[in-house]
Amino acid sequence: MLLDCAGKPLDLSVPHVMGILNVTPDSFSDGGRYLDPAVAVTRARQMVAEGAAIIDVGGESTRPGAAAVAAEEEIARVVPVIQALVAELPVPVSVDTSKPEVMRAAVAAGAGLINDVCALQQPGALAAAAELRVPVCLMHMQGEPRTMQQAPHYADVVGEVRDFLARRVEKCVAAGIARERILLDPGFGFGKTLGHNLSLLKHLPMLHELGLPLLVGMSRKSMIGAVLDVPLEGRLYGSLAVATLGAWLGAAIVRVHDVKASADALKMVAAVQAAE
Ligand code: YH5
Repeated sequence: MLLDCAGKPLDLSVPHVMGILNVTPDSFSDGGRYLDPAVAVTRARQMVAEGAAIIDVGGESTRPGAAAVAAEEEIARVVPVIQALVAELPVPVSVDTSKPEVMRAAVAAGAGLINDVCALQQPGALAAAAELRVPVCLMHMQGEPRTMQQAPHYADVVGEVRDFLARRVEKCVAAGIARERILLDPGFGFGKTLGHNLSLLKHLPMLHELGLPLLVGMSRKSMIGAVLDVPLEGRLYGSLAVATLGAWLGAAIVRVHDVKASADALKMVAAVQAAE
């Protein structure tokens, strides 16, 4: 189970950490810290040393109410960072974007995976991803970032997320994206209540039945804040618990802020999974 990320292989037979690298002035939990490419590269180098198997570079905040970013601005933020990381890191770099122009610029700069919270539904995104021939992560979201947390509603959250992802996979395959290059993500926190997020985690094996590798991102999110009643800075232990559960229940990649702690937790999961 090797995923070819633009020449850099990612072994999906054991759970791996994806390190989050925000290059935005307004992101949730580390906003603005890595806008300088040199600072971003230093942080990415540290995440790889701590065990990250892939670095996810994002130039647009999906925070509810965050200002939309023009493609040119997003490209100006992510491309210099991606270029520098691809040149010097042994691990693949992914780009967290929904815009086809950004996907093209990022892959031209060496990005090896497209991580799209809109599941390639933006105009031109499906065609761009098919042409670029790098793996894609399709994420479920109900609504749009600005309003998605206002009144999330499902009759059957797990079934609806599974059916949405299955439909997007077929769209991708029809557009020329090989099934072998697709990863799936239930989209924790994207148009979901606490109850929806907890159900999706508990029933992750039902998404695993789609037969494609799963990526999960719960690090520091409000589902942890809500259960533990802690602010962003107090969410490490809760994040480790859900990262561990996610990997145990089948996630191949866990997207996190706290790389060293998460990588240790996932190594323990892998050891248990490999036992007789
Ligand atoms: C994801 O789940 N999430 S950006 C709110 C927080 C902390 C973190 C309130 N991109 C995902 O990380 N890509 C984002 O505290 C993602 N899966 C994938 N594939 C939101 C985020 C965050 C939001």
